[in-house]
Amino acid sequence: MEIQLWREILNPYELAVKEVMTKFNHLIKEHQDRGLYCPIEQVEGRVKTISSILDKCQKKKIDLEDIEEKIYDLAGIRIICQFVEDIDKVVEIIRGRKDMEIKQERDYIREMKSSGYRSYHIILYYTVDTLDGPKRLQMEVQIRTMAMNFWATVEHSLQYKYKRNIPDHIKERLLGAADAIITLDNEMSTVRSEIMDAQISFRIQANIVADILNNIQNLYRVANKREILKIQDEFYRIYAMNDIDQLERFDRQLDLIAEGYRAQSLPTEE
Ligand code: 0O2
Repeated sequence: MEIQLWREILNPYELAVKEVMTKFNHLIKEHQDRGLYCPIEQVEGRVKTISSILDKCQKKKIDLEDIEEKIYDLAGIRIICQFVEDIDKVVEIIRGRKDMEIKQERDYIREMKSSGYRSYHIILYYTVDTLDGPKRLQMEVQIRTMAMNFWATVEHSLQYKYKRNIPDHIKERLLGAADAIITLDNEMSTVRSEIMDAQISFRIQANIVADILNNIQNLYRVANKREILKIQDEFYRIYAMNDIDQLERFDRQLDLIAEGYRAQSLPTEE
């Protein structure tokens, strides 16, 4: 196939990867802005390389004209979670979306592959708008924990190194490591709520501080310098107390001060 034709085929998949990554990254931001724990830690995406497509065609005896129908992961998204429990939450989010239609789900977490590979796979239909109009394409979303991702990345490199013929003694090691990953994920689950609480309060504090700094910056334009310096000193004093309630109270007071200035600057009614 001509290189130009490959480009034409893969172009919409590139767009799909960019769009879907943006959407999941935006979900992370929405959670952060609302001070909520986000089940998604990180999003990665890629379009399958031509050489990897050719490999898969050879391995699975797929004709080149059938690649869009038979290779589901031309566009691939990987969602990395901190905890196993987060994976189900992400699956629920995807099931509830109107812009993604699930074609197939494969749970390699409850049913680990014989290699030791664990991950939750969703094949979905997604529509992109191109110059030629809307194009509905398939993409694969892999959802896994950070620990599962570590294992899969190392194993994938070894598969590449040994051209998919990993020696038995290394396969055994990998199976041992896969067991260790299960233990690690289970251990982490037992402290999940503690970690979630810590992360949420960190995020809430960051949002309050951002709000306070925004208010101070706005006051610079309208209040006198002495008052601003007083407010700043007060902010540093309260910040050093390391007490979210005090910070929140200070934030509300600042809101009132800022409101006051806004009211002063309103034109008087006739
Ligand atoms: P790459 O290089 O990551 O793109 P099947 O339907 O079972 O006949 P298929 O279509 O390959 O096989 O689907 P499957 O098994 O769900 O695998 C899809 C992708 O999951 C793979 O894509 C890998 O990314 C990942 N994967 C599956 N099994 C393993 C494994 O044992 N180890 C690792 N590291 N990853 C795995 P590709 O195209 O095979 O590879």
